[in-house]
Amino acid sequence: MELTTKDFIKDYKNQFQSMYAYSYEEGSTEQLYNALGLLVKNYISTPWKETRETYIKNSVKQVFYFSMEFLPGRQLKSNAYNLGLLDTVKEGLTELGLSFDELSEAEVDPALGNGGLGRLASCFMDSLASLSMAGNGNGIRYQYGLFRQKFVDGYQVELPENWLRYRNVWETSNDKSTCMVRFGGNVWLERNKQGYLEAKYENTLNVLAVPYDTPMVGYRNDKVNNLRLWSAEIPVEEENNYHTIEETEPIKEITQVLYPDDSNYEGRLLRLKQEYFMVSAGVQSIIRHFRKYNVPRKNIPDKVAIHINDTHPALVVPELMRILIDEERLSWEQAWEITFKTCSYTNHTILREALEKWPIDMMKELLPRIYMIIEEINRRFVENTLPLYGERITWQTAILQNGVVNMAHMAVIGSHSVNGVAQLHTDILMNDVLKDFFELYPERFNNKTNGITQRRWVHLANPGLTQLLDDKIGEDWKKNPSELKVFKGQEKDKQTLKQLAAIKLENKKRLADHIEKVKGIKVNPNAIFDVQIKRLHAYKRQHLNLLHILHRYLEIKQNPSVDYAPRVFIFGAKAAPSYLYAKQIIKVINSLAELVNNDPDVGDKLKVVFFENYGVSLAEKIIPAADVSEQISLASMEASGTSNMKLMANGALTLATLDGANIEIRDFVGGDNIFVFGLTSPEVYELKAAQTYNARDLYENNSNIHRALNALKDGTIPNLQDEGHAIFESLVHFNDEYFVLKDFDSYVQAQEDIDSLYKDQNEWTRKSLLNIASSAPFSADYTIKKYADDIWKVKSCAVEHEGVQPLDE
Ligand code: 8GP
Repeated sequence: MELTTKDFIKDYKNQFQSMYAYSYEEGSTEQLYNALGLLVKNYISTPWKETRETYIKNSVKQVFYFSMEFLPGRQLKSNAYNLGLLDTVKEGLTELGLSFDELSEAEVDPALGNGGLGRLASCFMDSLASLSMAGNGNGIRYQYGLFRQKFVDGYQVELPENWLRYRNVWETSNDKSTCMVRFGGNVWLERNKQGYLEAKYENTLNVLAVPYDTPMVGYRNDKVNNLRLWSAEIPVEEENNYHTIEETEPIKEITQVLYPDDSNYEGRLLRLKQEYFMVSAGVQSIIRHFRKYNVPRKNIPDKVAIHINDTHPALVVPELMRILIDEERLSWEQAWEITFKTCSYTNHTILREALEKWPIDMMKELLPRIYMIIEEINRRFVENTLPLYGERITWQTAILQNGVVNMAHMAVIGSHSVNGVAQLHTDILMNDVLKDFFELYPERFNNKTNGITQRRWVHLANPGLTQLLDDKIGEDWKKNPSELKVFKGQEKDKQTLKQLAAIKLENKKRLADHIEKVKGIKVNPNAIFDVQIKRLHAYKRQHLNLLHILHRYLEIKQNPSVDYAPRVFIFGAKAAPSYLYAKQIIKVINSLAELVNNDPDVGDKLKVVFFENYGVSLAEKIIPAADVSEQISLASMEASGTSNMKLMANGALTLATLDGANIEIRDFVGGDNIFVFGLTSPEVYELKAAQTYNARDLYENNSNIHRALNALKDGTIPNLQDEGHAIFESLVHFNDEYFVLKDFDSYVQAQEDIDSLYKDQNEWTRKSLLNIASSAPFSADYTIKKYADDIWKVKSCAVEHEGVQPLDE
């Protein structure tokens, strides 16, 4: 949009004064940020309104992306940038004596997700809007979100993340679109006078779902979509039934935290409540919205696509059935046809424990009407499948099995499309995890390799690189990422390589300053910055990284002149609160860091930095400064990975197993420009099947492994209780579930290859350039185009403008 600096300054002064009744010169940083955020939101409000109206007027088909997690990151900079206002805003603030960067740091980063799945949802929101596609998010407005991580004596401590303490300027509470969600009670069917079977309810817990809408701003296209997050409140007409704060707790707790402690029954029940709450409110509001389209109900799938992001929102299937049958009065067959054509499902993990299963008793008690519908879906499924496919497949694929409701099965049965998130992952779904379903419904399965938005992860996070690309290949790559490949033409240009290396060094200096500020550790910006940033999980093998660092440390101690390039190992990761092993790994890495960072024999050769509270904003600081991207999961376990894509796009060289999207990264960048090590997925399957793996043998016969593992438990690493022992035990006594020891040697070798290559700065930078130039296929814009064409059947649409001026708030 068009805005002069002069107009911005005037708007900003007015905005501040109208909010606080004094001049901006007296404002605190939070106040100055709030005023700026609200002003930018005012600028957004017109295209937001126009976009919504255009969709309705033209009956545009809309996607609703249901996800328990969204990780939008800070929004001020990204919104101003996508609107085309960032430079004007920065200039205006400078004229007012304010710093944009300082104000934007005051924005709290909403931790409404845990990892890749949540951030993917937010990258998709950005791409949908930027591609002018009608795509909305549907999720939960957690009051505290995921915990804030702190390290106390090296241990992870979880604190509540009170992200809403100072207002959230981006959201608008939308009181006219509330919905009622019912839990528990008695439900029965009664035939009414018109002959319909009507669902009757008594003694239900009624919860008001209040939507909070946040604009999702497209890149320079006047297009603004909606992210709708629901909050649980007491229905106004029932307020008098609640007499104490305690009595309101069962309602308020529904949207209090992401991932309640699921190590006990109460926690699991709460999680199921959250899932149904989000699903029911979302589906109700979609059906209500759809009525505005004024087309027959059987055409719902032509106008609405509902996407089930992992199994958590799989209750969409029975909830949509409930609404169509109980409220819209359709027959079962009509309702099923609509539901099936409307829903699609993405699987994000093959970990069996993450494929949700709910006890039937819990489901029946909490959601009696929904359970009736699930039973009927299951009954019909069994009835149809049994004669055609026989008993084994039918029982293996049923929704109700051994006292549980299998949510992945419900999602597959109720969806017309099932996709994995990288080719290998999709293959594993088809050949292993969902093999029987692939036999039943081969046509439903498809792959959609993940992607990331370059706007946040390159344009905004790495302005130096962005400027270089603009200078060397023009600006087209920003709208059309495939243009990035033109950059390959510069791989031999000494000048370009020098500039690229200088930009990386600048980014590293900035990160080094940040490390010193928050961790008190001085690191050498000329060292290799080696980065592993992702959820802490045994399959991702942060402990393989740990063992290698320990190995390096022991080598240095033994031979202080060993030829290692100086290296800074950087970690960012949260462990799930009840995941003891992951927490033990954190503690050991922190203690090892303590040892290594303070040992004068080590000097610059080795430093270890574990950042606290890893999240989107921290990732934006780390990624542009990375030289090495650690993607070291056991092959077959990582569905895709997305930090691999962000790091590649910023010129880091990938050190990887052939897992998830690493394989596609290798294919695009070429085997010479990536460091590959370890077992392949077929080898992992073979080794598991053969049952011949003996980790103890490796411990006993491989001297490097022996030495490193002993150091975990012989007091070499200070301040450990039993954490080192626990890791030792898991690897040696419990036979190393994720083949860490098996891959150790080839990992160490790959790390040494990295050292050698880094000595040739020109060659290193050339490979870095090739990585950047090959990163286009991992743009979320392309991923979304494929979802849109193959699954959702939605198209880009132009927005009609009324020429209305921005509203004042
Ligand atoms: C992640 C996968 O682990 C990662 O490979 C993939 O890139 C990403 O999803 C996006 O597809 N899965 C999760 O984040 C996940 O399963 N989270 C569970 C805690 C819900």
